[in-house]
Amino acid sequence: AHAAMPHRLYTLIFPMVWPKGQVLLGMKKRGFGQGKLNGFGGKVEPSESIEQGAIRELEEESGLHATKVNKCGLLLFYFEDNPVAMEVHVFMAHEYSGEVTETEEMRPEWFDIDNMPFSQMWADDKCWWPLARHGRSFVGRFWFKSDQVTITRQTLTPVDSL
Ligand code: 6OG
Repeated sequence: AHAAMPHRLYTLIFPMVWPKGQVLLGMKKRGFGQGKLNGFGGKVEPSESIEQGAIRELEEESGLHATKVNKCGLLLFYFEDNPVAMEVHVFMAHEYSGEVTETEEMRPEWFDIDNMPFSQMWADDKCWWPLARHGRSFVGRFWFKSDQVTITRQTLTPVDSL
């Protein structure tokens, strides 16, 4: 049944600093997820690959140009009252150039990877972040109520590769 459900492709990318253990999040200033802290990303354009979409969105929203990215997760989100599922491809950016810049969409801020501001993030993030933080790949599915806060069902599976 899930395979038949229509879905739309999105990216989500997190710039990381090693060995300092920091990750760049952005406070979303407008649109879907407004007011939440999240990685950077958005819809994939028909003319680009998913990885190109992640790199483009990161640049548009944070000013950083990623030169080395790793796929790390696949997230599927199902919202009550929305027949279109979100298929979100998650990446870590380990190398990048440019300066972190506040944009119309995002206010960027560095956080410690072991002290994440989960209370200000989407409710699914605290479930899969420990895997991502330890370099594990994962596939997760989360069913949200239309309040965009309550998770009614979830699955999360570490995988060897994506
Ligand atoms: P635009 O509407 O800005 O793309 N996104 C989520 N991220 C997390 N961590 N949890 C969720 O739980 C999310 N739902 C959406 C994907 C939306 C951006 O928000 C992410 C995209 O990066 C439901 O084009």
